Amino acid sequence: MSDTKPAKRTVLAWISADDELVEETRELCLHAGYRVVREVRQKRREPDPKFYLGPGKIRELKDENDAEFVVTPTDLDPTQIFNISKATGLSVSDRIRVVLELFHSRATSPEARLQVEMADIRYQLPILREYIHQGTLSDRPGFMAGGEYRVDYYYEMARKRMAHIRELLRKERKRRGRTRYLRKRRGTYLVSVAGYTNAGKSTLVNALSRNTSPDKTLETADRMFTTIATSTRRMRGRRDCMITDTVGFIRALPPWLIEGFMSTLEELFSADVVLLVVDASEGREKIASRLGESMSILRNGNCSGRILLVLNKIDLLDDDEPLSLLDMVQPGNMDMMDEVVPVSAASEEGISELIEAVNRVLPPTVSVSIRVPMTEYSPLIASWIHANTFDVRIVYTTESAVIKCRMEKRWMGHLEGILESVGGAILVSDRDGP
Ligand SMILES: Nc1nc2c(ncn2[C@@H]2O[C@H](COP(=O)(O)OP(=O)(O)OP(=O)(O)O)[C@@H](O)[C@H]2O)c(=O)[nH]1
Ligand SMILES: [Mg+2]
Repeated sequence: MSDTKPAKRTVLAWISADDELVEETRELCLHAGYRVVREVRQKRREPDPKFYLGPGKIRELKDENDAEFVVTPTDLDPTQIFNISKATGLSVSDRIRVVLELFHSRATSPEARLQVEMADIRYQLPILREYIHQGTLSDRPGFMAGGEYRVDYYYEMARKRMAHIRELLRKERKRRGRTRYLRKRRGTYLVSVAGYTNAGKSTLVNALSRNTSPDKTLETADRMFTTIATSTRRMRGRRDCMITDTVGFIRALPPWLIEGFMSTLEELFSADVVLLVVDASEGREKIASRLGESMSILRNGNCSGRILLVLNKIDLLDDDEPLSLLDMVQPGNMDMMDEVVPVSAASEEGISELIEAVNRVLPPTVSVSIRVPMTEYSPLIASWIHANTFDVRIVYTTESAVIKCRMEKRWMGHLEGILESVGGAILVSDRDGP
């Protein structure tokens, strides 16, 4: 969308308390098709409850002839959106609106489209409610203009549509959950790639994928939110792993928006290993804040996997910089992280070290061959084996079954105990883990 449509002429307006978010919002505007023709900053600690900006700045915006939009770097409440729009005659987009438009332009898979539509309706409904409340819907430029449908009818339709989408997304989550379960049963580990948008996650997935044919190559680009939907590939290395690319993070997304992308994020939170990618070329301050933000998303999602911090784009750094960055990673973040690996996903420097690091944090496995005598306990043992081991092959004789399987090494003692109690034995075991 942003790449083809004419840019929306925009005033970027904010209060000094929101300074930190401005740079990111400028970038979002650029990618979402807003051309910032003027910037207005007001010194204020607190936003005005009615207009966000103070009355003087609102008057300035009213006299602005060169723009049709005003964008703010923080979320506005529906009353503020209504009031600013009414007072200035400009269309109002807060940061979340810009993010949603960007998502909309990038969503290509059916699931991603549904997720974006859901988030969009959730964003629009409270604003619509405000317009109904004010009874002046037709005053809002560009929004529901024309009044083709009665507003309360639209409101009801939107709620029904939301319920329908929620149901479709629930089914998709269930399907994903089932796929994950089957993968686990096969003994395949899931590695997920997380991090800020544009950190190089898709480039990293391409570098770590076994199949490098062009049709399997993920799209990468120097822009925000190139990836909206997840994609899974088989990963290089000795272990049986799948690797999943995910939607990028961005600062301070409201929980309802994240919730819409839950089935995507579940791939992340339930992964055995999370590769948390940061763009190491962005400077220490940005790295620290993005790292903190990413870790809190992982923590809030009860991420259960091991976490490897991947310092990407080291080809853009001076020789000694990667080492000094390693010192910087904060102890508060490190307690959840297993290792830090500097790489260049583009040149593939450090990629084999990263594969080794993944091998190290995955649980070690062993291949075993066991004999189980045929007794009344055999079915119980067989069901334990099916639940806790992979690649199971069973050969029956009249008195016993010989079972070959692969399992996590931590189960060995337990299995030995079970077999001992029924007169069985482990015949061969070969450690095949890292
Ligand atoms: N110099 C350099 N550029 C890289 C490296 N890795 C990725 N890039 C570039 O960084 C940009 C973003 O890469 P992507 O892989 O699309 O990033 P992403 O994290 O998947 O981004 P989103 O999907 O938008 O969240 C692209 O222009 C890549 O070519 C690297 O190691 N070195
Ligand atoms: Mg991507």
